[in-house]
Amino acid sequence: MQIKTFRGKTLSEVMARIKKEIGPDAVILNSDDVTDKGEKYFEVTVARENDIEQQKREPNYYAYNFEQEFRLEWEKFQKNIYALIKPHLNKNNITPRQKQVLDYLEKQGVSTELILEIYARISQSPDTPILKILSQAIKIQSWMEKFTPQKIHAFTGPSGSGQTSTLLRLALELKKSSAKILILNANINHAGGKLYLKHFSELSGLAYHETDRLSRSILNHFKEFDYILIDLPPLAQGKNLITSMDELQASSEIAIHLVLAPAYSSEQLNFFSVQYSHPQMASLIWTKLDETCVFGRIMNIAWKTRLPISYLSYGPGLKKSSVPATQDNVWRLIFKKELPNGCKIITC
Ligand SMILES: Nc1nc2c(ncn2[C@@H]2O[C@H](COP(=O)(O)OP(=O)(O)OP(=O)(O)O)[C@@H](O)[C@H]2O)c(=O)[nH]1
Ligand SMILES: [Mg+2]
Repeated sequence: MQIKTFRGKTLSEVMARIKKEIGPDAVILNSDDVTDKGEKYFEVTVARENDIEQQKREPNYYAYNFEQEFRLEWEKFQKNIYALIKPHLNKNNITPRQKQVLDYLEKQGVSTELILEIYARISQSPDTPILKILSQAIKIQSWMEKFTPQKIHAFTGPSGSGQTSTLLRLALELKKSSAKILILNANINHAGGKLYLKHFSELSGLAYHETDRLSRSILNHFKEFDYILIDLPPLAQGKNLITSMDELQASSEIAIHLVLAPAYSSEQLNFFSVQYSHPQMASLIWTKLDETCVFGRIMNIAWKTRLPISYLSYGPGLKKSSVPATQDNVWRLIFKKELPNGCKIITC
């Protein structure tokens, strides 16, 4: 692969040389300002697009590392671009208050990509209230309002993220309206979880059944129920949700909800957002809000997946520790560090 670094006094001068020498196929890998013998320069490293395409066509041992490195470099490049335009934000259709909000979100771990999108939205309509702008970028839809018309729901997520607890919390919530609920356990190899789910269902007067298939014909056996809530098995090593749902012969009537905790690192959350992507994915449920103190990642994943945030939990119990997501409780969490029960998070 051909990689070349260009150096010049101004960014536009460097870009003009890149355009002339490499042409439209140039892909920027990195940009930085450097000081050499007391002089400041812009340095931009580029690769030729054709070379990258060639590399993609010939997968090799280094392909993964290359993609990983490329993504990191791309993120670094975006950060540099943001650092360059940041001092000018005030002048460009953006009030000091709006700039303060962007600075705050940056400190909360909101990704540069998302900050740039919010900035672009503010610049396009500077008089729109900031929360309205944020709500256009991040979807929030209360589980109880948006998903109750749908009968069959499945819960998935990395091990220990709280999927079984979420399913039970929602079952208890739905039961308040006298709905007939079936807890369908598809996680039948998890002995401890199986007992917990079975006993809890019996104690709470919820119907319980176990299955290793989720086909339409299996689900049709449970026509008399108003809701079927499914506890999905964990993903086997090297599997993604699409292959796992295929193995379960899962019906297309199932709405899937991804359960995640913001305490996972950005890297892990990005990985999960790919591993768990599925055409039937309907919403994001955020758990263990009480176990972290920065929430920018909640916004990053909601924006990246374009999925609505539907439900929140903030304590280990099944009662009084979860609520449907609303504009009010999500933005209070992010801007005031306030849990949905009104408790303030101890800031870190
Ligand atoms: N602090 C806190 N703990 C929680 C929350 N939600 C769930 N938990 C706890 O997290 C642990 C794991 O929850 P589960 O619901 O069993 O998680 P899971 O994803 O079903 O786990 P596996 O089935 O083992 O993969 C339990 O001890 C729960 O009580 C929460 O919002 N806050
Ligand atoms: Mg479980």
